[in-house]
Amino acid sequence: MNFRKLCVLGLGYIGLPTASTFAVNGLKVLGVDINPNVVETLQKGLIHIHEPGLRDIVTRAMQSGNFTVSTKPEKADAFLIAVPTPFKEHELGDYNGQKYKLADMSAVISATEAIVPYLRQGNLVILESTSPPRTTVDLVKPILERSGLKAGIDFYLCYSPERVLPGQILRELIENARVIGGVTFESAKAGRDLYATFVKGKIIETDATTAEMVKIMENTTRDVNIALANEFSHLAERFGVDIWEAISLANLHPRINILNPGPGVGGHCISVDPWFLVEAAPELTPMIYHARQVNDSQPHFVVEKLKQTFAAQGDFPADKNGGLSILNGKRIAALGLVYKPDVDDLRESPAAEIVHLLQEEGAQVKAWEPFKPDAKMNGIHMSADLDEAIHDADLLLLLVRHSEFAKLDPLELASKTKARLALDTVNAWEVDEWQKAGFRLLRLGVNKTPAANAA
Ligand code: SAJ
Repeated sequence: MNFRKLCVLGLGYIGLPTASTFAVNGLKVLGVDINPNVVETLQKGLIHIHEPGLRDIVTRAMQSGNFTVSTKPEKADAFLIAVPTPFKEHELGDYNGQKYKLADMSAVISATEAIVPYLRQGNLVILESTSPPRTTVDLVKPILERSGLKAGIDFYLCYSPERVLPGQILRELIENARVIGGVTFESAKAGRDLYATFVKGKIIETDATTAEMVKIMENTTRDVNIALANEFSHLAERFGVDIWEAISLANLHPRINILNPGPGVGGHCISVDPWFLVEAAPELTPMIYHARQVNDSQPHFVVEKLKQTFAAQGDFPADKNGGLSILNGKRIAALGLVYKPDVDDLRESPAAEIVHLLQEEGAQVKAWEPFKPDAKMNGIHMSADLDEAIHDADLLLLLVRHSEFAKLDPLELASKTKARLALDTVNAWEVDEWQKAGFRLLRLGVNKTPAANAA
């Protein structure tokens, strides 16, 4: 099939790179976003997202005349939905007392409804948003059929998951294998023809529900594996082991690849998608449910570790501190607030949750996030620079392994902060170097003293 005009609904982390990549590869693309600020920003030649190379490709797409943006769709040959599927903020599901999060599909519903008046015979509609199994056939199809046209007969309908890694979106969009699930064989074939415009990875056709499952299984596998690494870090602290050393040794086994423990799992994908399976079948997902619990409780583990750190210094715990937490009044510099290294995305960030938990205990936290220096975070003091965050701190708390944090020179820092205590939750800093600079450096997942090392 030959597609000349594409309408992309949702100009976020996936929609904008996808729309501009289609446009620089010769399609006429209308990018649609319901947020007028996004549309205005793009019309001014600016972008609202930090992603390496994105600004350049958006500029090229716009200058070619192939890429325009609007708040409303238009008639097109194909429609691509790339809107968020977060979970509901104020509502939980309940299975025998186990609470689980519920998918908020309202953006998918309204984007699908917005297409209906423009849908014509022979069109292709693709859903890319990560969605619970059967969304394409049970939710999207009936809405589109309000047009009077039948999916798989009058128009083609597919689910094709995005699988790109933030930070490497533009390369992975082109190189990754692409799964296209059609409601009919012909639909999948039409989807293949569209993505073949730029995809260099394998394109594999299947049915829509399989494609939905593939996407959620990928992210769930990662979540469960990170939960295992986090649980190992708890055990390591109990048994006087350095988890980072233990993992690197275990990973020498040819069939073992343990992931990294850390302060928790964030972002809009891995911490969200497994819930779609729990919601769809709570009775079939005990392991997925518990992995989510482990990862969601990791920020509390970090806060507990901080309490133990101050207790080991001889500070008084709550029962000897007039009922106040041992963290009360402690000045903590939180380094990094986004959900993972070298990106600017604050969504579902465990680092931000840790800051909130510390503040609830009475700590005075100053945060520094080099990728979002101007971010306004509810109730969080954002420092103007690193120096301001660390200047009068009692403790430096490393929460994100940004490259620039990993490269920090402890000798130089020692002259800029009064802190002599640091906690590294992401294995970025070398104990010896920090010790030489006069710091006591603790690491998440490590409870191994130099003496135990020697033993
Ligand atoms: N994390 C750990 N330990 C690790 C790896 C990650 O604690 O060993 C944490 C990160 O710090 C972060 C979270 O997990 O908080 C998620 O980060 P990530 O890099 O694993 O994944 P995302 O959310 O940035 O992107 C994932 C990718 N999925 C997989 O790798 C299976 C990406 O390919 C998907 O396209 C994306 O989700 C998505 O949009 O679904």
